[in-house]
Amino acid sequence: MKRRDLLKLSGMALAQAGATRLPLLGQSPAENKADYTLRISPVTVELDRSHILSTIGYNGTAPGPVLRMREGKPVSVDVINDTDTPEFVHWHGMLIPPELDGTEEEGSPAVPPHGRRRFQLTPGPAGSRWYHSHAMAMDNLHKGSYTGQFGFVYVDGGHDPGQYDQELFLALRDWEPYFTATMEDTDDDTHNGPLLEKPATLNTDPDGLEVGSMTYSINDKALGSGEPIRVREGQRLLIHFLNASAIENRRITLAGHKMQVIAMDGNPVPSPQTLDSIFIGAGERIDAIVEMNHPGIWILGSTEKPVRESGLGVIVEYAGQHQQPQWIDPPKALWDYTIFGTAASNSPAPQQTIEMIFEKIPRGTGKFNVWLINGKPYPHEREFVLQQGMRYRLVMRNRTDDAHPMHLHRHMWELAEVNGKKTARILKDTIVVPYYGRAIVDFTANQPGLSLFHCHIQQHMDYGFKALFRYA
Ligand SMILES: [Cu+2]
Repeated sequence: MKRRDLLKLSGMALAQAGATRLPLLGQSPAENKADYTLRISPVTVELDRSHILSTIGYNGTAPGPVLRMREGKPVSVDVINDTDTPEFVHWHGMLIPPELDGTEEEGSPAVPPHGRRRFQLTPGPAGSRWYHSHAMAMDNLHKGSYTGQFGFVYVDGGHDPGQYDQELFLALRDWEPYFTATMEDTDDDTHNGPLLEKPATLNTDPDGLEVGSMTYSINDKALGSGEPIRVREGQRLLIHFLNASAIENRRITLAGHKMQVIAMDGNPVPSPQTLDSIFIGAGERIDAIVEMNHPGIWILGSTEKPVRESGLGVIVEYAGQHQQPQWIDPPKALWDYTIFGTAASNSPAPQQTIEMIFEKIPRGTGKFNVWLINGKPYPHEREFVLQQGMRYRLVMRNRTDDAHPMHLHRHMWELAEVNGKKTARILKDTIVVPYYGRAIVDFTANQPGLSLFHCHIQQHMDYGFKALFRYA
């Protein structure tokens, strides 16, 4: 390595990571600077004065920086791994080849421990995407998506998403995960309508371990610590929400205000709706416009009191207001994706149907439950084989007592039906399938190569709840 390369590398580390790190010796230096550098390394996150956590993050922080990219304009990304284990950076929601997508299952190359790798990718489609670790964690709660390895990527499509005075990126997170045998299931308000997929006889074996968490934040701060969101009456906020949890779906509200949902998973919805609260599954994004029309000091946060009081919230402060932050419970409501759609699709009708049944095998005290798709855990050898160019209908039948945020990599879904209620033209990459419920999506097989399908709850994915789609 030449001295000038060392200097260049060192300068890059200083500029991008904000840390005085020496360059990696024994690695071949990058010939020229990449458009983006992500350095994976240990970080501390100060949620508040009494919760300072040690985790793994990007460029010295967790969440990592908001990366802005231009739709269709190729970029280079250097990923530098300062940790002792192989890592994968997944670009959630992007339509990119499997070798760039960032999963071991699809054959993406790992970023080796204390090594680096350069990726060239063409960002798209436009909208709110995100990047995160796709490493397996299994029984290690300091790996994969339990760590602070997550951040927003905003892909700019060149057209204005609407008039607004402030743009905010808010990632919902839980921290300090632990195993528990008595998980209080709080994400059941996806249930909407009849329990279409409830089996006649239930498996009543004792449940195994699930994952819970102790503390929460929006971005890197717990409610009440860090800076409030400062607003003025009459302003319009554009808020990009991301549920970056490895564990739970969430419902959130901004007390005293309504939110107009304009996009889901980064894609504009045909019928924006103005609501008291929104529901975001793990991995999902929602873009909302909020009119600042109720001066005061308010809490934006989880509708679950224990979660909010353990950090999942942020204060919204109008100029000139000085009272205590206020919370108001929103009216109880069931989440219904279908209201954001239209009656008729403008895409071709699906030509083939893929049926999937999700089941859980409870494993009892001290063990991990196993998750099945069509009767078996991962891998499924050649069960989901796509013909290029064909339009598919995917029917997801959830025969478990949990709501699962299901995600298909590298493809765009059009939501067709949830629990028997039809809709069209809602484009998503992740969908929460209600407990004992059913979701139906259509998609075109236009991304050759392996594509991973999985539950976005890390533990469910690690213990069987995933499958590969391949092309014939
Ligand atoms: Cu799941």
